Amino acid sequence: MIDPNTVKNKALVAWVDKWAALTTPDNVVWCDGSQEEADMLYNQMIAKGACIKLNQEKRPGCHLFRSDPRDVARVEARTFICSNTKQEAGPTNNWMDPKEMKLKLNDLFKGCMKGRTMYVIPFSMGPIGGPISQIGIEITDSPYVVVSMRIMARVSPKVLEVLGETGKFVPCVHSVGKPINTPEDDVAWPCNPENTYITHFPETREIISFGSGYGGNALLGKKCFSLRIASAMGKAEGWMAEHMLILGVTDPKGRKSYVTGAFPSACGKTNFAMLIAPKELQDKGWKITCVGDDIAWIKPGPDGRLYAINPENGFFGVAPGTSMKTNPNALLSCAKNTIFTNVALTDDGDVWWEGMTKEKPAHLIDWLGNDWTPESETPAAHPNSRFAAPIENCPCLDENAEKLEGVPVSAIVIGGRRPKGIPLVFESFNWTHGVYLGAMMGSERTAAAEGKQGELRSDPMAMLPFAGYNMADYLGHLVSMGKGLSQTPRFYHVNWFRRDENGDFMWPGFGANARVLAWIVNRQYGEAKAKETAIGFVPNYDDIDWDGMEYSADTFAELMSYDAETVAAQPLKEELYDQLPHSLKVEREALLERLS
Ligand code: TSX
Ligand code: MN
Repeated sequence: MIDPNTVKNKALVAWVDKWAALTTPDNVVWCDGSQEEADMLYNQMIAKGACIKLNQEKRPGCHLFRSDPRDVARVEARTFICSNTKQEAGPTNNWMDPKEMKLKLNDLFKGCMKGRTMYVIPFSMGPIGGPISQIGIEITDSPYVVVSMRIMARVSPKVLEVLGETGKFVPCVHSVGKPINTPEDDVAWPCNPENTYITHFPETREIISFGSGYGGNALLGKKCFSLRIASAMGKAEGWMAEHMLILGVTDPKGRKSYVTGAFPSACGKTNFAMLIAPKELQDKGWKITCVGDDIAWIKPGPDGRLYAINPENGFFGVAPGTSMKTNPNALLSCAKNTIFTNVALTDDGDVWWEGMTKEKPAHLIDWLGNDWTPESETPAAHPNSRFAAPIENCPCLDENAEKLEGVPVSAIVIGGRRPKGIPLVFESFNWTHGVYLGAMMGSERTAAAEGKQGELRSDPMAMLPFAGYNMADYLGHLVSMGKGLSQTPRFYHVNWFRRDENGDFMWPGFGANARVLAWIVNRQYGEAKAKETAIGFVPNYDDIDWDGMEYSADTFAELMSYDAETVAAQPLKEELYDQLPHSLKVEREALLERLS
């Protein structure tokens, strides 16, 4: 706990006082992010039945939470960008007039923390005091949010020191929206699904969230701040907030490169961020390390190159499908001090989820708290169940992950689930062409996503739900960021998910993707060859290191072929395409010309 009388920033104290007066909590606690504070909160939540302490021999420091079944995911339909005009929010965001939204929120927040404690969380996105880092303060009435934020962000009194008397912070207000009027209101997972609002005010750089306690709706440093508000800040200040992983690659000559990557959901982004190279490549000196699995803040450095930091301090990953086979580094990151939400509980106080082991346990308590056996017809873990794991647990954490100035970006990987017509990998001709490829990104819907399964869904730069302003202007900003750099990273469009005529995946994916990555990093030194095609530069069969892997030249030729119609398809919403910068429309015309 921090003594509020020691807080020097008058604007911060006034802001907290204002919200406390409106929301009328029983008390206000300033959090310091310490272990003692977390232990106290966990114990309080365990006593109330809001949290289960897991087997401390198997999972030291780990806890399990079960949410209200109505509060299990981000709610895009209730997410709003409240810019001054609808045009500034663009055709792909929900918009409401900021004054109108503030009036609505004022009503909703009136007395909403009655019977609860208001926690004030000072946090830094990015290393505390770093030149690319930003400070936020989250007010919340959820102790689950407090213990989660101390994993996902840097929560510390040092943040207030850096803030000083007059420093700027992004104010983030959160309430579960369920005042305790009667003892029955004091439930394990309070929420207010009928009145959920996740609101962003890009002009004033504020975030206000009401009614949900889950993930990105409530841990406001992540999607709300690091993507939606930060993207608007980056546009104004000449930097980029991207929905990208960051990984490091050491090559056999001992040179280090960093690659960022944007993928829509269900493409295995966390798996790629923590990739393990095949043994034959490792033996030659290839090594892959992780800087981040979800978000990159990217700024031009003094040498004119782009530098990236991971603003987060943990992994908030989808649990189902994570196993020692698919992603050992993620599973090992969950070995200690991790919060699990909506996964299943084993009889010995450990966690389990679909895809974790080949054999299903004979008995579990499912995410709803009910008995479960392999005969049960419902999944034991919710499909969107999560782990919040400290990044310091990651066995392949990059040595420069904490570097204040970030890591230099050599290449940008983009892609999606494309069952047909799109090759394994192709390289952009230049930066603008790369942004065009990013604009035309799309991914096949999987069973986990709502909507028609198999349908191709447009998701420019995987930013569709995360751009804090007009998506067309966002793409224009990306184009402009390529200007004046001393070295522009090339874009690589990849597709791990192509299927053959039988519907089987043509590429084994996972570790094999390191062979593609090796070609990508070798390209920057001119040490890997490529063939020019209408869609970009592609590797010849012999340009990939096949050591230890059987893959025929014929199958590779099929995997690398493209279908002109699929490539030419324009997946963007018409309204969005009309507003695109001229340079991207020129790219499109040039592509159609090359294809004809
Ligand atoms: O994460 C995945 N990656 C990236 C890994 C670094 N997944 C899982 C996606 C769900 C989140 C993949 N699934 C990948 C992939 O590269 N590729 C596939 C498709 C695939 C699935 C199973 C097989 C092969 C391909 N199995 C066998 O070939 C035996
Ligand atoms: Mn994400």
